[in-house]
Amino acid sequence: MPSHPLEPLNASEIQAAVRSLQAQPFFTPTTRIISIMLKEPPKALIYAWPHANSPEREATAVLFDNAINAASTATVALATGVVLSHDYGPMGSQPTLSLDEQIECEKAVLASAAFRAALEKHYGVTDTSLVMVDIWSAGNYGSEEDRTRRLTRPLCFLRSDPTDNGYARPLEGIRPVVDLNLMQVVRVEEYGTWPLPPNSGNYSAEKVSHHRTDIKPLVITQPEGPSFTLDGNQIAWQNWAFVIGFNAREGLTIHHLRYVDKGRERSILYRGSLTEMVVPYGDPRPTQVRKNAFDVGEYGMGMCANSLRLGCDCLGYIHYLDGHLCDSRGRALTIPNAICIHEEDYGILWKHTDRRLPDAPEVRRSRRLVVSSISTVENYEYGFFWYFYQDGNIQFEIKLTGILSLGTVHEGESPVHGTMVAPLLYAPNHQHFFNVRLDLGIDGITNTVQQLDVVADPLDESNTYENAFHLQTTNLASERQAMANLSLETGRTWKFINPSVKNSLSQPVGYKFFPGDNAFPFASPNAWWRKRAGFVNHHVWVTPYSEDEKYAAGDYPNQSGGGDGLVKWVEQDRAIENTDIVFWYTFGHTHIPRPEDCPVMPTAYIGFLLKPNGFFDENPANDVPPSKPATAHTTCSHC
Ligand SMILES: [Cu+2]
Repeated sequence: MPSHPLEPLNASEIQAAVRSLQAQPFFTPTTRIISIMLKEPPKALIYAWPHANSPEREATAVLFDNAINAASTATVALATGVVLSHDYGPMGSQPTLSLDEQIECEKAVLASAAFRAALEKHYGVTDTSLVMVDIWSAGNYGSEEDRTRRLTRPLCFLRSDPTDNGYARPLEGIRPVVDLNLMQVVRVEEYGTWPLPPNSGNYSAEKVSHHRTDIKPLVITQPEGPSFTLDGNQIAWQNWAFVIGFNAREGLTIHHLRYVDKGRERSILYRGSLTEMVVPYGDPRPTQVRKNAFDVGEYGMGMCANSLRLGCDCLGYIHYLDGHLCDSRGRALTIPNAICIHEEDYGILWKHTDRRLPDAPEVRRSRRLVVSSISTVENYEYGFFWYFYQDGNIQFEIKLTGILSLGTVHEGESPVHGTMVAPLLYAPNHQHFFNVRLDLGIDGITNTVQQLDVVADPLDESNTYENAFHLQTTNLASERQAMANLSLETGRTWKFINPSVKNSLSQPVGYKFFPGDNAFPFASPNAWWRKRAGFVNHHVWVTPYSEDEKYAAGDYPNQSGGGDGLVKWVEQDRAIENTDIVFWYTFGHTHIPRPEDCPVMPTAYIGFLLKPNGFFDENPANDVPPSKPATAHTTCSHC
């Protein structure tokens, strides 16, 4: 099979794009490459593939010139090396912070005389070798410098030895402000003197003095290998087929998801991606009040992706894919094992015991295909897990773990806006909001979203037992009509249908969207971070497909003045019925910390589920064969 046109750029394609860009007059010695990713071909070409020729491969790059404080985007034709376009973003646009800038920023702070003086004054420390400087985006609080400079406001910590948990000892009183264009500390803001928390908060295996001893080995064996096949980044598993994408900004992405139904390949999801997230903190203390992180647009989930380790991050028969990126100077940057692919047993798929039949019960084991990656954004970890099931279900789950962003209190102080987690150490209350973009393709391009509410019938003569309830279906016709929140009162869900394609019962084929845990933001709509994160204003948004609308907070959320992304696009109130549509889901996790979240937080989970709903004519997993009887160490005869 030819390489799929939506395969992410490989290392040599990225280097070819780098060479083309560096040869251009606009590419100066002070130009950084923020990201280079595949410019995806038009949908019509993908739906025609592989019967039509593969489209030309193109790359799109985000650049930033430190000398003129300007972001730009460029498109490169990879076969010819021709730069097809180069456009500057709106004045003051600040793209994602590059990894190089993170490293250079730390060095700049540690070398700053003003920072060293503050460190000595408040903490009596003159040796900076144990100081950690985390870059932290500066945001935008309406000042002139927020609009006109490329800024960060790092958080700093002091390790007690070179390998301990530095986050357990925040340097609360000192906040350097760094201009990344100058790569210099502009000033050091001092808010007072706090003690250093005494506990080391260690978690590494060699530093934990006693490990429990009652764990027997648990071994996952697949003696005949896995049931999936991979060709490049194209994967086929049972009836599923799709392409696994990866880029610096979004990290793991899912493309051209299809299900082979009785020999017929049927499209479901054209593109699935995490478009943005924001972690706002709810503490008004001067040292904490500016803390919020747009982890996708400010740091880049692909750029922060881990290199995964067999037996630790993933268990069983694993296939890994590398992530191909470049650093801000264009040097190749490969993240080995950035994406993990494996299968998991998932309990019972379906079961029935017919007591009148001798061979009862009929039971099938459920198995799911897992495609995942994990990103570390300084102190916190986010795992992104796509699951594909034998019954047509698709699930997306985010796993939150890592180390809380902590603060220091004075002796005897009890924080109102956070929880004490160790002596003198507290964790401020915060929320994590994610936005996922589902570019739908239910049996083709033209789809409609329905909002489904379950409502009780009126108490009239047709409802004498007062038990009746029914499903109220609203076809969403325009962007503004579609904006909605979850509703527990009506058990609200959403359904994606193709009105032109019917199942054997003459129902339009569809998939239903089931939200999981969610939250509303507690910050006022006027809070600075919320102006930049309009996507948290509603849980659900639906837009007509537009190639340029990919990121819920806009292309440049870093230091943005706000009002970009979904909130701007839906002002047009475009028609969304029976057309090419995109469903955007915002989901939030409210984190009131607890002592058990330290030193490293046990994983928390949040996500959503897509279930076929009239897409198939019956349970598509009816054909899953029974498992072979278990042979060893079990007392259960049917498991
Ligand atoms: Cu949290």
